[in-house]
This record gives sequence, C-alpha cells and structure tokens, in this order.
Amino acid sequence: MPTVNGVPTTPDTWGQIVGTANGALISGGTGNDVLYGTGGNDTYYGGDGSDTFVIAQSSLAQSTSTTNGYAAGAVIYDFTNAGVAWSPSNSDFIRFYGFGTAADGTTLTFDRYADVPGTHTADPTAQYYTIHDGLNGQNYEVYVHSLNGNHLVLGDYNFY
Ligand SMILES: [Ca+2]
Repeated sequence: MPTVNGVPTTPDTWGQIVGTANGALISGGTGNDVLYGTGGNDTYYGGDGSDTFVIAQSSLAQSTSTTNGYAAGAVIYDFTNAGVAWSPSNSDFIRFYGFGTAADGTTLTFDRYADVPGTHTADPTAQYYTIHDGLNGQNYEVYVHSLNGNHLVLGDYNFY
C-alpha cells in the first residue's frame, strides 16, 4: 500500500500518489506506482514494480538545499534498472515536469558521487545530478540512489 509520511494513501484520479506538504516521504507499494511530490524537499521510494517519479520544477523551486540529509532539492531512494532496456516488471522512470524540454536547452547532467557514509570513498550508486532549466536558466540538484550503479540515460527520464 502506498503511503505519504507513513499514512496509507490511495491514488488520485490520475493514478498518482501525491505528497502535498514540504519534506514529504512518498512511498510506493509493490505495484507500479506514480509518485508525485508537490511540496519541496520531497523523498521518493518506489518499492517493487516499475515506478514513475514525478519531479516538478515548482517543487524544486521551493526546496531548500538539503533533503533528508542530501545536498539536493529532491531524493529518489531506489531507482531501479538505470541505463538498461526497460522491462515492464521492474524499471523505474523519472518524469521531469515544468523545466522545459530539450528543445528549450533543458538538460540533466551527472554531477558527482556521494561518499560511502563515514568514508572518503565514492559510492557509485549515490549519484547527484544537475537539472538545467532551459526556460529560466536556473540549475537544480537532485539525488538519485541508482541501485545498479549505472547512470541515468534518456529513457530512464525525460522532460515534459
Ligand atoms: Ca512500487
């Protein structure tokens, strides 16, 4: 059962589990979930299934610089099957909304790895990315825990 801040939550009319407050933990169930944060500094946990994380420009624009201990405006806790062919059973996707599109000059760029906690050793699954918003020229940082250690490629995400 999907939850928002631990409270069981049913999907809205569009099938989305919506977190409305800032700093929400939006968590999917065992199926294919669409998790949509409308506050700032949201954390997304898809669980099993092929989950879609919806990250809106309006959410990152109101985020402070740290989310759940990470130096980012949003945190995805469990991105599955980055950089490999999509499968219906367990491939996640990020829908970036409101940042403009590639035609506007909007890009997602790998920034850096985070260290393994308590060490100075980079963790290849702990990835920071920079979204460049081609509409307003702003940059936004997101943190993605990529479970297979691959970087996100187009098809793992897109801009709408
Ligand atoms: Ca799920």
